[in-house]
Amino acid sequence: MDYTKVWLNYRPVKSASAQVFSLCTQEKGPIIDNIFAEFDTALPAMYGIVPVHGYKDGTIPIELSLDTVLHAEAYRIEKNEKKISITAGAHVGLLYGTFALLRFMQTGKASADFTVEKSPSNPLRMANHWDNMDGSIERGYSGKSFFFADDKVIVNERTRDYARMMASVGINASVINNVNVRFSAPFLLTERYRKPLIEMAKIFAGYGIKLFLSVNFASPVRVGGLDTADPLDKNVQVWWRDTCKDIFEDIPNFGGFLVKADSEGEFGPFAYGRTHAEGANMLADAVRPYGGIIVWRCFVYNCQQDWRDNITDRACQSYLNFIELDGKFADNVILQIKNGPVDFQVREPVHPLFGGLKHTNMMIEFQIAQEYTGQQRHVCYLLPEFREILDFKTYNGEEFDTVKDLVSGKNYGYKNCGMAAVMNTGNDKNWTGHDLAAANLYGFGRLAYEDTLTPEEIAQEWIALTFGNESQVMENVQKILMMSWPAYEKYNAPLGIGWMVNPNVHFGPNVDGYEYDRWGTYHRISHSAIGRDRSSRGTGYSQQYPEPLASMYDQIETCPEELLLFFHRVRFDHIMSTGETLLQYIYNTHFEGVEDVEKMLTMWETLKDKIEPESYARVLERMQFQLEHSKEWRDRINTYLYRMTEIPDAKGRKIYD
Ligand code: GCW
Repeated sequence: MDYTKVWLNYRPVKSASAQVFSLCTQEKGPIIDNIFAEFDTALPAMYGIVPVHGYKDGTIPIELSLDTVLHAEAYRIEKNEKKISITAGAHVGLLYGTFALLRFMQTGKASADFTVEKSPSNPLRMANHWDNMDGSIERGYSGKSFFFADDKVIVNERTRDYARMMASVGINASVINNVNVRFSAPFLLTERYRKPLIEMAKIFAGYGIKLFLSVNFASPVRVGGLDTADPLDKNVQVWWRDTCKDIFEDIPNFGGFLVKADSEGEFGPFAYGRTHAEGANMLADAVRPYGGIIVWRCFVYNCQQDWRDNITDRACQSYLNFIELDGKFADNVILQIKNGPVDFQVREPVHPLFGGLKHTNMMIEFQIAQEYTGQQRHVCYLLPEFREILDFKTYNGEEFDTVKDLVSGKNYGYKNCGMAAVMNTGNDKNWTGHDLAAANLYGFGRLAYEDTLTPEEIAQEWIALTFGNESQVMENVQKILMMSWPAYEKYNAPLGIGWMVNPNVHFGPNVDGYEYDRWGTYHRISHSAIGRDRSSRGTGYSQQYPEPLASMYDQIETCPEELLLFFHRVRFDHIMSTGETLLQYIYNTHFEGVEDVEKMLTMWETLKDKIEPESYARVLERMQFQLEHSKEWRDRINTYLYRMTEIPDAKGRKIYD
């Protein structure tokens, strides 16, 4: 096995006296076997002694038992000098309790007596993989797929380690294929791939994970040989029902489908003049008998825009496509909404559908594949961003209306909702390309299970588990992680304007990369101003929010400064809250961003003898690249603006002309 164990790389617990544990339970089954296997791996590595199976005098029993009062995925750990007990609502809760206990032990938090009880914040905690069947990964920055190669499904030892890794942070659903369902991927639904999918799902089941597939809405035509995929056509409905019957009967832990429809060339109900509610509900009927779920994406917009058209606004479109359908979706449909209205830029406002939909199951879609945030070659720890978004008050109701309240279904009685993230894994040795990018994967899962955790708490856990809890390692890596998103934002496209990347690859600075293109993402820089007016005087996007947000975003004076250029067209001589002109503010932040990366690199270099050499070197190389690349960002953006305005930097720093 030529890959790392990431945060499950158990190591000796310092100062722990040798302890013999015994594993005791009446329970049986595949999840219990995996729990035993985990203890058998972890305890000898941490305490130097193999645990005993069954009660034995002179040992410390770890007792696993069920208490059906608890939620299936909840657990309680009680530890005193004589024993440790883990209680849960079902086997999967015992598994989560096991990983939690091992985490406490590894991070040195299990020496005293304690009791903890946790229950998941979000019902669905989902991984969205954009893996293609030829082995490539759309927006994949960590090598090739470990699910597919050469149009085949791969099931091997890594599948198990994948499932284990996901379960260790509480992820309970995995969509293994890309939402763009092309080439042979539509056939994942059919007999052709059934055998390996059954095998894979069986492994997943042992770790409490449901298997989901992305499906092509045109499947009845592409796969079923029908002449239509119209959701209101009887034959189409029967085809989906039969298909679902087979797949759910073969795969007991099959979860349902993720659907990208009428988006970026993917087929959808619009082709037949049907609504997205009609499309989604037809699929929902087909999966309902088996408790299945349809996750329907709201990333629907016109990607054929003319740059000369200054009225059409991509940011407005997702909301407009779905708001009228509020209340029309079946209860086993979840709308999956990207965190922002455009596309995972380093800074976007929270998607207005969260404040708008009142009778619809919602799920948030984050992206930990860092498509626009350095593609896992830059460090960009995204948990501070996720924290801000989840805590954002949407004004959907009077209270309990932060994004996290809405997607967790708390106080709304929704049971189908949760959090998803586009994944950052591949078959690279370290799973995530950049070793530090694993913090985003770890963090996403932890946050989805426990949505009140802070980015700092999550970082501390992850660092201690990954690199050990030596104080300088803890301190420096924590600082690097916490500085990284703000630093990236500073040297990137400024103040929410986004893009400025090379077309298609989305990597590297290119101020005009999308300026005259059809994708609806324009900065409209002139010699005197920058930005797109999305206020009520412009495209009207600000008015998609409830009050008081609509008014706040509508005025330059009250718009949060970090989003200034998302919402407004602003003159370069506009005075910012810091007292600088907008132009000078942009110059400054671009210089600062690079300085931050220099500091991050120095902090990493001081850890040379404290981090496992291969991992140290991998990160070092990427951080050196990041430094050079951040300079490229700084210089391209500053030079572009200097050429346009001919106003030099007030501090006389080098801007190229
Ligand atoms: O912006 C885009 C990405 C596409 C992706 C799409 C989506 C899977 O660049 O690669 O397609 O978002 O979210 O559907």
